[in-house]
Amino acid sequence: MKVFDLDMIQRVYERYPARIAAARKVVGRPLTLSEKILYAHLWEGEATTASERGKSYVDFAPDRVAMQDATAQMALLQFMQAGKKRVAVPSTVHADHLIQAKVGASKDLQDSLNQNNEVFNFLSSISNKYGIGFWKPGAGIIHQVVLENYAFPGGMMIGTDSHTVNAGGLGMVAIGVGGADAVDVMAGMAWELKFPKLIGVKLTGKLSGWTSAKDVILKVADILTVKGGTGAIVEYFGEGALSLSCTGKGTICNMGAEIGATTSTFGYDESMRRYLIATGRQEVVTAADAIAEHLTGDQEVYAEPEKYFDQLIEINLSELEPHINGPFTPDRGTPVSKMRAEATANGWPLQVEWGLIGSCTNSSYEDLARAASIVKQAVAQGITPKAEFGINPGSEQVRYTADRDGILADFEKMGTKVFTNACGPCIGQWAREGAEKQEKNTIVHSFNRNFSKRADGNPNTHAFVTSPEMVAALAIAGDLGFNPLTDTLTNDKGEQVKLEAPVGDELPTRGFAVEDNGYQAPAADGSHVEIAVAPDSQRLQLLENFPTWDGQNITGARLLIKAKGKCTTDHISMAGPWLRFRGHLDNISNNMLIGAENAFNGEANKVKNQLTGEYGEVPAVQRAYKAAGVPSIVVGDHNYGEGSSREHAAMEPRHLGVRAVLVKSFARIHETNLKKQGMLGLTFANEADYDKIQEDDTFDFIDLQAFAPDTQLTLQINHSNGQSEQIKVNHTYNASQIEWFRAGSALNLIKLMEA
Ligand code: MIC
Ligand code: SF4
Repeated sequence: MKVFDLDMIQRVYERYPARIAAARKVVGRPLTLSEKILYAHLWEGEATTASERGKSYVDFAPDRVAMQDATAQMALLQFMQAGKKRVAVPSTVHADHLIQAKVGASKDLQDSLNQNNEVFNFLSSISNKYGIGFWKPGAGIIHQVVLENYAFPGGMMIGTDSHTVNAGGLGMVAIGVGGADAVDVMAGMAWELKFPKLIGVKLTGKLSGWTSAKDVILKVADILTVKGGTGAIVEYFGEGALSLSCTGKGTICNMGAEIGATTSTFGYDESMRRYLIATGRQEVVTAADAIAEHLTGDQEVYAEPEKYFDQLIEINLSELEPHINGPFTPDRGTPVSKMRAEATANGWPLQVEWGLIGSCTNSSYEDLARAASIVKQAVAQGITPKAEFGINPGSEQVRYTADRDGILADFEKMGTKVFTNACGPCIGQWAREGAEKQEKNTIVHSFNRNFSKRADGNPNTHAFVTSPEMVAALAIAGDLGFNPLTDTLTNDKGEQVKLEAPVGDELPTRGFAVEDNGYQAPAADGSHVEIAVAPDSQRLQLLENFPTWDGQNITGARLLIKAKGKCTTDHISMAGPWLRFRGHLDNISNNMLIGAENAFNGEANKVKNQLTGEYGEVPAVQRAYKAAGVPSIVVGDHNYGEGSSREHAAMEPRHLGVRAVLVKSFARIHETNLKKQGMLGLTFANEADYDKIQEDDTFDFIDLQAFAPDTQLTLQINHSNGQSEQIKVNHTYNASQIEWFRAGSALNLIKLMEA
């Protein structure tokens, strides 16, 4: 097969030396890999000034865009309005999120084609029209397909999914964004990002036994927590990095999304060469080798990293223990040897009911091979697995090859369900039998996220994240406290047997193979392609402009909800059953904030309607405010909007008339999404002011008319007892972002410019 977009990759590499030389000149010191990639992708071309990390807003020119079905609908509905004929950079759409996991791949895929026909047709024809490559349902999970086909060392891409960062495994700077950002790049405009801070992770030693690449990121997540990476690129280096496989590096970068990092990356090395060659991209290796010195950090940097990174972490792979993270949050790490005690102390059910292997994080050939080696031992030793098993291969290429090599057969001998090459249970597309009973239970998976209700909709499911081989061991044992390094299992003869450490080929020794990879190339000239959206469609809705700002201070705003604690995008715009409305803004708005905990009553989806005094569901109460022409605001806690890139979490409140979101802190993508959609995203200047907000408060902006960069705004809180107080709120809008707010959204502004 031909390498995709090889000419683009070669052009990027041709200009690398001059751009790095220019960057060295302005920065005046050795460069990290992250800086090299960023400076090589400046919109202005060769660097003329040094950017300040964590401060400067910089315009970039990413090399490509990737979108998945659940976010592409909104991205492309917006792109349609930008008035362009064709995308300006190579772009792809991947149908992976909308496919349910229920009985097994062939039936599930067919059911999903039947159910989502309208949306898949829309995506396929709009891709065809605008020159976008389309990966059909069943082709695989976006990030695995991108790693196998498109990622290249030293490249820069954006994708409408937070785990776009997975491509860091092939030495890219790959960043998750909302659809509106993707529209900018596809429309041939600059893409803006605050120049990130840099966190260095030095890996020493070498993995062995039960420890895998997953444990590196589970450990990093434990250290940095879900917000520790915010605004930063995590750059991995050191001898330990060289010993990791390329897909293992992908796993580590993938879960960088879970610590809020802008992205993560690794320098170009042998593992990447091996992977590129195995996936048919010798030409990329030849091109990369010619500029290899620029595709990794400078030696001086890695010799004295403390001088060049804003923060430094060191992990010795030889000492790293396998980890199990959870429940309910991916940063709660427990080494396997401590799990039994930890679970017992916290009342987490020890009995494991399901083991799931897959997701974009861990569905490579190596992942399946290593997990299969455990399963095989169990079968050979006569151990009956205690829990149920399901796997989602990452791509058709991985599935086909794993099937050919007998790996899937090993799983099937143990009664494993092989689901479609898709996200499946990872995004709540799991028809788990009995989940509606909401029983307290434990599952283990190799995914990246384990927020409450995420996999099966049951708030009492305790989901734990671990490596595929550990998932296999824990599911076979049916015991969360099982430590395969020390414990034995009883086989059907009553003997005590021990599982040996996993083994598995990094890459298939006989090479990858596939019959139909599921790719559909776009028409050379798509201008004749018609995009039809039925006016009465329940799944798709053409977008209308959000109203422009009238230039007045917002006054008399009601409090819609004061959310307490974790409020991820899953809480703001739930996935699972709601995925079907991702192309229909009005319909999906009925899930707005239904998962958020109301600080005043501790309940979800029950807020006071200040107009009637009665309690109602969040979307209904907001619709009542909208109908009455009453503005409202949302108040939230720390790291508000953590998790996904879904811009629905910003568009829904905008559509329903919320005017401002005021929180202690934001997750990066969500903050940008709010700005892009013309919403006011603000943070408390004094965090403790969060406590001042009462259920019956109204709010007046005092100086919004003077909205300007680097200037605080003043908000007057009017309490129901007649007292008022003023607080300061911060924002991070620069001058052009304020224009988005004025215009009503970034898209409105593009349209104005086009007209
Ligand atoms: C996720 O893992 O939450 C998703 C579904 O892939 C999202 C994107 C989405 O909401 O569609 C993400 O991570 O960005
Ligand atoms: Fe799909 Fe899960 Fe990966 Fe998101 S995290 S892209 S839902 S597999």
